[in-house]
Amino acid sequence: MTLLGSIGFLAFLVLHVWGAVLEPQIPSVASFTPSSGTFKLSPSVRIVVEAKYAKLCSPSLLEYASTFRADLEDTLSYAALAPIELSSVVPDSLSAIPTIYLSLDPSLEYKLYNGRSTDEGYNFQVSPNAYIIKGSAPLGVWWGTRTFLQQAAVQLGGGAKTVSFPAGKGSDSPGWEVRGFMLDAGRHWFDTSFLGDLCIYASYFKINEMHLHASDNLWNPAFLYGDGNEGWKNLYAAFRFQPPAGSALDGLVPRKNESWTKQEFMDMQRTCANHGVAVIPEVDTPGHSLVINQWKPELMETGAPDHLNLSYPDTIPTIKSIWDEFLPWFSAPEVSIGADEYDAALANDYISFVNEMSSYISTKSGKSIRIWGTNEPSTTRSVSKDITIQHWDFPGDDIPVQLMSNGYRVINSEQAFLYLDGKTSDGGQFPQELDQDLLWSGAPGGKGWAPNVFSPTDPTNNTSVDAPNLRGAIFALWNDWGNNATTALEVYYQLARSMAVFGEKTWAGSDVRPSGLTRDQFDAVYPVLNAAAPGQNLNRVVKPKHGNVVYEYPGTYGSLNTGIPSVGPPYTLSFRVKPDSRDPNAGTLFVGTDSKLHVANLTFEAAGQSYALGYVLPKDRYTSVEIHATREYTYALIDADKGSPRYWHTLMDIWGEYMALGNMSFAAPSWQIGADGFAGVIEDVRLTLDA
Ligand SMILES: *[C@@H]1O[C@H](CO)[C@@H](O)[C@H](O)[C@H]1NC(C)=O
Ligand SMILES: *[C@@H]1O[C@H](CO)[C@@H](O)[C@H](O)[C@H]1NC(C)=O
Ligand SMILES: *[C@@H]1O[C@H](CO)[C@@H](O)[C@H](O)[C@H]1NC(C)=O
Ligand SMILES: *[C@@H]1O[C@H](CO)[C@@H](O)[C@H](O)[C@H]1NC(C)=O
Ligand SMILES: *[C@@H]1O[C@H](CO)[C@@H](O)[C@H](O)[C@H]1NC(C)=O
Ligand SMILES: *[C@@H]1O[C@H](CO)[C@@H](O)[C@H](O)[C@H]1NC(C)=O
Ligand SMILES: *[C@H]1O[C@H](CO)[C@@H](O)[C@H](O)[C@H]1NC(C)=O
Repeated sequence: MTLLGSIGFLAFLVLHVWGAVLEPQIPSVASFTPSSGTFKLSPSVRIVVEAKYAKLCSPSLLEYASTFRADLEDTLSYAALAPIELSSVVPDSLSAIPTIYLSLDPSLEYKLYNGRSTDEGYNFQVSPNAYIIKGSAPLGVWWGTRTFLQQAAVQLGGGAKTVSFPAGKGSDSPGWEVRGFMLDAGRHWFDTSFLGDLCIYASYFKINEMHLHASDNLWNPAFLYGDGNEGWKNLYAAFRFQPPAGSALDGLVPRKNESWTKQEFMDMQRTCANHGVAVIPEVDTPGHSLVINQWKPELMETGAPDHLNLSYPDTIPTIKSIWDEFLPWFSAPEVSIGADEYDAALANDYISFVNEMSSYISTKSGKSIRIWGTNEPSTTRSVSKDITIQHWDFPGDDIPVQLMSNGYRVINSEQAFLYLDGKTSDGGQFPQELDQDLLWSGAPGGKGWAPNVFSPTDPTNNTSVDAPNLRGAIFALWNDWGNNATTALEVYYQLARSMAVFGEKTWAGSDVRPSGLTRDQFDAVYPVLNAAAPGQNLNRVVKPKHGNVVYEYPGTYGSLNTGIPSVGPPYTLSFRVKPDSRDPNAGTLFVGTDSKLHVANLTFEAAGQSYALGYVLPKDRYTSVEIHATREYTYALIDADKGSPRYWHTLMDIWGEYMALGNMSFAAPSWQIGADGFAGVIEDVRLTLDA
């Protein structure tokens, strides 16, 4: 070879190797073998679904393809892609137009780490002008489309003007069956549009379950167990599924404005399913049942208003009647009956109840049940092995390795790794988001957490990745301090990065596959993927008009619609305001779809909760106000204060033991300036995005 020839060859090698690498993404792709060439994406790209498989299953390949098409437009900022085509002509390198071909291959088989088969795997074959994704079922192909979108997003995030994929063959499938997050929607109200968005976001990271804890109460021992105390009657308790009008269950949901109608719930459940996420509903009994006892006090265990008396004749029929009403709402093959933290002294009652509900729900609906791990010692009875146990606590709960060797199927929700609490936790027990140190390297052996790891200190409590009875893991965000501790978006801020790291650890594990992500790779790519995640706008991103300016209204306004619904932090909203003397406390200064700012005491409102700043605007002169918000706090600079900030706070009642102050983060109420009968003048309104 000549010198020039070798340089050329080397250059070819470098290019080839460079072109062949898949970009790190979340979760990592199990395997990819490059060949030569690239698939170049262009706005003329076609999405083709193999005709004979297009409509099988629900969601079908065609339904997934149409969501993918919208997501691709979103990711690439392409105007409108061509309509999806049904065809049985497999594209190849010679295709004139770049084609993404989605199909099934019933001969494909994918195995979880424990050897059970899964329908969530997919193969992809990439050549110039043909990107073929095949799975054994539509769900696998769906995950293959997430991989495609992330590869595109990472290139665009790195500044690429066009997107191209290295040619080659890949195969990918999850290590574990259950990869979920749990949201405590019992102690905190969330509307279904937020929940649907969470599913969409989670789905980008191949999370396949949203476990909705849908009934619970605040826990305040003085109100619950105080001598002769009737405090329990008014302690916040909620059940979120709204019975139909005229139902015998009407009294179970006194606060209709904080419940989901059947239609709302079913629409959200469909949105989740269309993104590969199953909704696992939980109605928690026989503990955590204050909401049922507030409705029917005769069912209460004497001295424990949040516990059901399982020996009272009407108790189990009542619980069954609740499931009778709502089971038809649920599309997942499993539901959770909670069943945590009940009296150990009533172990036999507890075990009989759990087993009876398992057979009842199975007979009624064909669904199986899950319960939280609970220490209920009995010498005569045991929980049925049809029931999956979600471990969360040592030592109160049974020991997971023992449960598994006794034949129980187990989901790992161990709190040492997987618990979060909205805004804060008592004494800092839980972190704000899943602890990255622990998840990447804090487990025994320094390998990082995976669903087979149950203890950060004792390797005898973890098991191997291929343990046959280990189903996977669910991380949980609790809302122990109730509705006013957080806004829904603050809860999203705690969940967002947690979902991504959890996606990697439950799909790939820690150090199981050579392609698994390193922490550095994860840290580098997560911000790009967070910003690119399609189908929702939980970050409440808006395009600034120019520079960092969302809008500027230099004039004087009593009322004005801006056309911008809401803007996520960090931002600065500045304005001058003079309420007039007709009613200086009337009305709202700013309204947005996530928040409002009332004139009175400069009170922020979000989802029905109010947070007063406690500042009364003078009515005889203009006040200049600058509102600064980040994901951690919101404060105002008011001219009269000469530069000292005032923070919007919440006050959280921690187990009835002490009150804790917390900062509040609000999205900017950007939709309307001056509303709800505001009397006065607002001027020089300016909303800018902060770096
Ligand atoms: C539970 O109900 C039974 C039957 O009514 C009653 O005898 C018993 O005292 C109740 N137990 C408690 C702890 O409330
Ligand atoms: C680990 O398991 C043992 C029993 O095998 C148990 O006694 C211990 O409390 C467990 N705890 C933790 C945190 O690992
Ligand atoms: C403003 O707040 C104070 C206490 O902080 C309260 O007494 C007053 O009623 C509030 N005023 C309005 C109009 O909300
Ligand atoms: C529902 O109504 C109650 C009672 O009026 C109110 O306190 C609560 O803030 C409302 N919730 C929402 C989400 O608006
Ligand atoms: C929030 O709720 C708690 C009770 O859970 C209450 O004590 C507190 O005053 C409420 N309001 C604010 C603004 O924090
Ligand atoms: C609110 O945030 C500010 C700025 O980070 C901090 O100084 C303050 O301590 C926080 N307040 C509370 C109650 O957490
Ligand atoms: C967990 O324990 C198993 C069995 O003792 C061991 O093989 C594995 O390396 C441990 N893994 C971690 C991450 O600690």
